Amino acid sequence: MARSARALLTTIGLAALAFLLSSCDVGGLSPIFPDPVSPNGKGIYDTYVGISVVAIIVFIGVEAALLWVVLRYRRSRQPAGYMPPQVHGHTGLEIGWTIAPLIIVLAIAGYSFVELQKDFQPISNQEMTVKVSGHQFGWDYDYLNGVVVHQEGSLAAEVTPFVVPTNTLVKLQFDANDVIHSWWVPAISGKTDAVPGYDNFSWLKIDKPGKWRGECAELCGSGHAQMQIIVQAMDKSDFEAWMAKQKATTASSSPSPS
Ligand SMILES: [Cu+2]
Repeated sequence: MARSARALLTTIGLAALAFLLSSCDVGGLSPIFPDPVSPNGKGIYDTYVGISVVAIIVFIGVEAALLWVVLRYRRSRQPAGYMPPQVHGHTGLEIGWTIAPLIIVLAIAGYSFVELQKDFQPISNQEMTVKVSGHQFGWDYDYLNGVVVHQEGSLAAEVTPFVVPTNTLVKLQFDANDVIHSWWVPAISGKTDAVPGYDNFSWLKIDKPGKWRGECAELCGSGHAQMQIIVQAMDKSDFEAWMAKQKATTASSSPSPS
């Protein structure tokens, strides 16, 4: 009894904490889902909502049945010495309550597998490709035209954004040159591991200008917290101007004799 009361208190406490965290912006990532701005982020969001609906229905069903049994068959309403019907070992029931959850869990597994696969396809119809490379501690974004954006920093204000044009299908190719990192911007895509010596893929297609925040999602060393990510989407013309400026800066700063 004491244990179940404690479990209940812990649950209420966690729920209250989650609510508090969700209602105040502490400068970190939101503990609840942000508005997705890329189709793969939308796919993950929809998967989460879809599974939650089933889970909530199951939860309400189980709790309602439990409450009904507890109230309807409580001891004070039964004659003295009452023994409820014994169903232990009932073959039909045993098969039923094994098969039903199995079907639900397999359906959820199949549904999420199909959805999540879409996020990590090495697509071939991209309009541009960016090589995203993780290192201790930061990210490099190679636009494959000589321009590379270096991204480091632990506060959003000091992080150089990874800039992409809006409404453009961008293929992201990941790798790392020391340990495994994981690129994660919740509004845009799922976590994608950046693995040394192995190419991983994702993509994005952002439908409006703006800035979105993410971070490295794989504990990668003492500077893990400095691997903050800012993705900035600009209208195509703004992006072209930004890119021209980057090219000019790159051209003027290299080659530099030492
Ligand atoms: Cu990292």
